Amino acid sequence: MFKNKLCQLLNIEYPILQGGMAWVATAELAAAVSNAGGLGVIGSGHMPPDALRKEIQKAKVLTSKVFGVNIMLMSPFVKEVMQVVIDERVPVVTTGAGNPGEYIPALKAIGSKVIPVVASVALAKRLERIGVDAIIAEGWESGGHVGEVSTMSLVPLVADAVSIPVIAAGGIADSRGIIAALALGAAGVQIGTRFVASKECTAHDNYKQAVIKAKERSTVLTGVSTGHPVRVIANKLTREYLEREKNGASEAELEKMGAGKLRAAVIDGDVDNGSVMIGQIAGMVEEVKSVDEIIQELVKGLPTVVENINHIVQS
Ligand code: TUI
Repeated sequence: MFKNKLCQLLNIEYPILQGGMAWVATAELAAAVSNAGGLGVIGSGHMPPDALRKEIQKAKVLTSKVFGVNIMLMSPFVKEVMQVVIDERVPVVTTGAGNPGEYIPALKAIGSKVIPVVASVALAKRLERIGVDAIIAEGWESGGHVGEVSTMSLVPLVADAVSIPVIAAGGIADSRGIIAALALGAAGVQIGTRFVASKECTAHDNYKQAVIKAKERSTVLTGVSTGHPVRVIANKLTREYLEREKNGASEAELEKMGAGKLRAAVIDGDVDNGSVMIGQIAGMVEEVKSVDEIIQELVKGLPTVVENINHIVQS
């Protein structure tokens, strides 16, 4: 059904990428997504280089399909983890939370496809000129570190500004979201939150249940004052954080408050005092399912969405 330019570029069956979520997107989740026909992505977050190497090697055992690694550019280990993906010849590298410009020549030299996440048209244009293969345009509906523009506005603007494939991210969790993204000019989608609530996701069950319980207004943005807005579920931690932020706490103080909190939520299951990074579309997620079920549901639902639109457009 698909096999569009993005599928051909990445050698995947469906143009569905899995978000490279720190702590959440392990080799197990990434391999499951790749085995189900999408592109699984290991989220390296702040992982030290040796840990990432082990995760990549585990993914190579769990799948023979193409998979990727997401490099978080704010990581203190960014140079070392870039070297690991080069040594391991990871076929697809996505980047987040910054401008990956300086690393692009080395990645291109080993034949990796480079797909940065952007939150603005300006960065998308700049990166296209440097030679990236595709762009992920991520709206602020997403979980974790976000920009300031919604998916609905960002995707068509980026699609008009570049000629490489654009992948829409932020607020997509069902077939309607995929068709909407394609209508906005995207060639594919990146999905994070929906895959958190999957059987193969290794996150603590409390984290998955937090996704299931969440409604559309359950998340808040922290860190707006520091210039690094992060979308998380509102809880005890965010109430304290936002209170201190309102009272003019320094960036250093706020950063200290957030340190280790994503791990506490994802690994230890402390969803009250930890940082539960998920997107607004969590409101739509009602059940933990296997990755294969999720992807099949997404793909099989597409023709009905198109039919429904046709009824409206052609009547
Ligand atoms: O990176 C993400 N999402 C993330 S990273 C992350 S780990 C983290 N942990 C604690 C605090 C903060 C982060 C959790 N979620 N998404 C991709 C993304 N990239 N969203 C926004 C951006 C972005 C923002 C600004 C990319 C580039 C940019 O500007 C760079 C420039 O030079 O213009």
